[in-house]
Parts: sequence; C-alpha cells; structure tokens
Amino acid sequence: MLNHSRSDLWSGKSSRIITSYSSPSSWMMVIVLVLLMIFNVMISFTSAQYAPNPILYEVSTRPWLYELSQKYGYQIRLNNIPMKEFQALKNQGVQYIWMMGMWTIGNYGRCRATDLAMRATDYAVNLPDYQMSDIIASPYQVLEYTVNQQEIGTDNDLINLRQQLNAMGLKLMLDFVPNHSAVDNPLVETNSSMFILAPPNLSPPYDAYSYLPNGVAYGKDGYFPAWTDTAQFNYWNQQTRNYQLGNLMKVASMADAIRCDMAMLPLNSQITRIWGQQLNQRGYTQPSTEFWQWAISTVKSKFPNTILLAEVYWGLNGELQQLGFDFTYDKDLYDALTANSNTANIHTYFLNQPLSYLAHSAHFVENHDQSRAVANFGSVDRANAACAISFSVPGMKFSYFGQWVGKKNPLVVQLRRSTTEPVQPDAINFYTAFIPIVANFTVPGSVFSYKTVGQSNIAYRVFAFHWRVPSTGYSYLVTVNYSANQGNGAIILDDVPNTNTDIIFVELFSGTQYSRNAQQVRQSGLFVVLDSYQVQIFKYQSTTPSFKFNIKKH
Ligand SMILES: *[C@@H]1O[C@H](CO)[C@@H](O)[C@H](O)[C@H]1NC(C)=O
Ligand SMILES: *[C@@H]1O[C@H](CO)[C@@H](O)[C@H](O)[C@H]1NC(C)=O
Ligand SMILES: *[C@@H]1O[C@H](CO)[C@@H](O)[C@H](O)[C@H]1NC(C)=O
Ligand SMILES: CC(=O)N[C@H]1CO[C@H](CO)[C@@H](O)[C@@H]1O
Repeated sequence: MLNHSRSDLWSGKSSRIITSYSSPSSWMMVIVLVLLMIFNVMISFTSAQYAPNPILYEVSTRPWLYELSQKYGYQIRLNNIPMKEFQALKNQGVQYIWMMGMWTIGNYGRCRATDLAMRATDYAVNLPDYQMSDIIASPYQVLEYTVNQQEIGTDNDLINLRQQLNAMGLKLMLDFVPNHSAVDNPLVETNSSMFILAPPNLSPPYDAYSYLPNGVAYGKDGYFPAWTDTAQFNYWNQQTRNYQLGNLMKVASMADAIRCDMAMLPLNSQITRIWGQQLNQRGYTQPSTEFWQWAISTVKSKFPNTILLAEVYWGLNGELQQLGFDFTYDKDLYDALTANSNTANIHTYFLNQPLSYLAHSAHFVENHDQSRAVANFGSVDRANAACAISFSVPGMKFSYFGQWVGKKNPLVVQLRRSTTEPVQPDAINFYTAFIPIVANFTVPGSVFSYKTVGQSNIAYRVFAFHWRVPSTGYSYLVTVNYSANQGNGAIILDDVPNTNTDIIFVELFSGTQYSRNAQQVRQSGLFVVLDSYQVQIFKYQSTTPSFKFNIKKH
C-alpha cells in the first residue's frame, strides 16, 4: 500500500500527487515514519503542470453536434457551437473535454457501415426507427488526422475552437488510433511494407478474411476475427514508427490531451504474440525499444503540458504507465463495481493497488465503448453509487455525455443518435451536486486517504474516502453504501481538532448539519447509517493531522 515506486517513472513533467495513507494497521505507518527518518527520504514531485485529478467529459463529436443542431434548430458544426454549452460543463467542474471522433474516416468504412446486410440487426435493435441518414460510420477507421470536413468543419475551425476553450479554462482531448489505418489509406498500395504482410510462402489470391488483395493484413487483436475495414501497421518497420509519430505530433499540436485507442496493441509483446512469426518470416525482428517510450517522450519534449490517456485492457496498464502514459483506463475497478455486490472484492482492489497506480488511472462507469451506466449497473441509484466510488479515488474522473442525465439507451458508434428516452431526475440531481464537490476536493494539494469503516458487522458494505484540502481548511468524507442492504459503521477521523468541543459536519447532498464531539470522532469515529446505494459526503473544518509525511516540492 505504501508504494510510491511508480512516481519516478512518471515521464516528463509529472503532476504533483500528494498522498497520505490511512492504513488499517497504524504500526505500518510507524514503521514507515521511522524509515523515513532513518533514510531521510524525501518524496519529491515535480511541479504541477495540470490538475492531478482531471475531470474529463467525453462527447461523441458528430452525434453531439447533431443533438445540439436539433436543440437549437440550425446546423451546428465546429465553428458555431454555442459556447454556453461548454460554459455549463466548465461550471460543473469539467476540466478536459474529449471530442471523440474528430478525424476524417475512409470511404470504405463508410460503405461498410451502410452495408445493411451486415449491420441492420444491430441498428434495428438499438435504434428501431433508424434512417440511412443516421448512419455516420465509426470514427475509428482514420484515413488522416484532419478534421472530418464534409461533416463538421476544417482544421482551422478546430484550432479556433481550441483557442476559445483554452481561453475559458477548458482543455481539449483528441483521438490517436495507433493500431491500424483505414484500408483506403493510399500507403496501403504505395508503401505496403509499412503494414503487416502475408507470409512469403503464401501467394495470391490471399485469404480474403485476413488479407487485402495485395497481401496487407487487416487489423486484428488476436482475440476477435480481423477487422476488414482496417489495415494493420507494422511497428517493427522504423518507417511506420516515424509515420505514426508524425501523426501523433500532429494531434499533439492541435490538442491539450490525447486519448490513444487500444494502446496496448503496439507493445512489442503484443506484436510478437499476434504477428511475431509472420514478421520474422519477412525478416523483421523485435526492436529493442517500445514505440510509446520514444513517441511519448518526443511529444512531451515539444508539448510538455500535453497529457496522454491510454485505452488499455488485459492487465497491461502498469506497463503503459511506465512507458509514459499519464493515465490508463481503469477497467478493473469498473468490472469489480459491475460484478455484484461482493464488496470484499472492491475493498481488496483498493487495498492492493499502489496509490500512485490509482492516481495514474482513469476511472469511469461509462464511456462510448461500454454500456450506459444505468443499463450496466441496473438502476440509477446503483450507477450513481458506483460513480461516487470511482470518482472518489485519486486519478482522472471520466464521464460520457448522457451519463449525467441517466441515459440507458446505447449510442451505437456507427450511428448519430440513440433512441429517445426521458431523463432521470435522480441522476441529474446526483451529478449536479456531486461533480462540483469532486472538483472541490481534488484541487492540487489535496491529500487522499482510503478509510476503513469499523464498529459494525455490516461495515464492509460501506466505503469511505477522505480528502483533506489544506488550501481551504476543509476535509471531505465520501461514504457510500454499495449494497442492496442498509449499512452502518464508524470512520475514525484524525484531522478533526484535538479538543473536547463539538464540530459541525455538513452533509452536502441534503445540507443537513450534524454536531459531533471532536474527541469522540477521533477515538470512536464518525458513525454513519446509509440506505441502499446511498452516497453521503460530509464536509468539516479540519486541522493538519500531527503525523504526516514530509513532502517537499522541488
Ligand atoms: C513511402 O515509401 C517511399 C519510398 O521508400 C518513401 O520515400 C516515403 O517516405 C514513404 N512514405 C511514408 C509516409 O513513410
Ligand atoms: C466549491 O468551492 C467553491 C470555492 O471555494 C465554493 O464557492 C463552492 O460552494 C464549493 N462547492 C461545493 C459543492 O462545495
Ligand atoms: C445499506 O443500505 C441498506 C438498505 O437500506 C441498509 O439495510 C444497510 O444497513 C446499509 N448499510 C450501511 C453500512 O449503512
Ligand atoms: C487490431 C485492431 O484492430 N485492434 C483494435 C484497433 O482499434 C479498433 C478501433 O477502436 C479496435 O476496436 C480494435 O480492437
């Protein structure tokens, strides 16, 4: 638990993450303090270049612009988005907006999306009244990193939009898709060696499920059949690496943050697993370096404030963090929260993850690759509680448009709209209150601890997360009953004043004030009772606990 080891692997300008630990066993704390004194260890962090716990909001760009066009009654493209839409997000606490799907896609992918022989069932199930005009094709068959001009605008519109966003204090995230290209990329014909090629012992005609007519392989991840609208890059060819770095630098020049699709696929280990034999037969050998290490350090040397987010699964998160990604998708927490109400698994997850790992993770209950949270978690209350847990730990807090109004119907990635449905007041009320609170307790300099809840045989159902905000003198205690049953328990707080007076705890959702004796809260804890999936956040005036790490800023 007391593991800061990854902080030194944080590449380039790292964020300043100050963490303190509420260990279930205080002897551990004592040992660490002694070690700190003996070795005079200073845990140092370079200065903050960006919020250490950024709040990210994803919109699917073309569907979002379509939704806004319906709302305002005229066609909205990048150059005429009403800025009050962004201002509303900013006021809620959003710091980064990910405009997913900005880039030009290939015609081949577009035709495939409209090939109803393949897709009609999917569309009919998810959008029964779909029209051909609703089919916009997946934005992930990128042809080139220029704005999808026929649909949404020009590169200049994007540059202007980013300037406007930055001026109002918002940052822009855009996509980079490393693993493959649209099949109609001209390089597939002119520079086929930049792609994986069929083994030399095969001759045309090639297996049409795996190869283009000229022998270039379709994209695949080794688990699913090949994606026949994509061509697989050959990262063991330096020419390909240079080309992809060029694309990444172009994205970096237009964005404040980059989300890298399926970022584990260019890892040498994955290429070896999926393509190794084929590449060896063509005379390629595994490079001694990883693409990402080189690419990310190059990006950061030119754009030091740019942050990179990796979409990653298969347990390769830690490896990508070490190669320089600022944040990696936290699918494990999502899965643990989804699975069932076996809260032991979730507690174990928090107790086993080094805080530095959590701090470099992007926590979510919904995004464009997953079901809507309300559908996945089964109810608005459970989805809200899951979000309260995942946004109360250090790291990026990542939401998807529609989540905050409790949408349940999926938005298919090839379509521009989902089935209309009523908004959910309980979701709106929760997020309207919750996100600004999160923004307040995760300001730079905040100190996080994961609290154990005791004094009750049903305390295991309750989660408690503590944030002390030295810059304001307040602390926040987030408590969540992640169970279909009522729960209760007590949380010992060592940052209330060491006096025998009463102090006030304000519960922020209800505004209810509780007066509790400070000594009692220090010794026996703050007793909480929560309904099923209820979230309560207590705010109180705190003092600096007498034992703390000596954290120096360089
Ligand atoms: C394609 O190959 C040609 C000939 O080798 C080379 O000059 C060119 O730079 C390559 N294109 C890219 C984008 O790397
Ligand atoms: C957040 O902090 C600001 C500035 O200190 C304050 O005005 C606002 O009331 C706080 N909001 C919440 C929800 O605590
Ligand atoms: C969680 O909610 C259920 C249902 O209301 C309740 O029975 C249980 O006591 C609550 N748990 C805690 C720890 O508050
Ligand atoms: C090999 C391959 O195609 N892998 C992934 C590349 O990116 C697409 C688009 O997001 C993924 O869906 C593929 O699984």
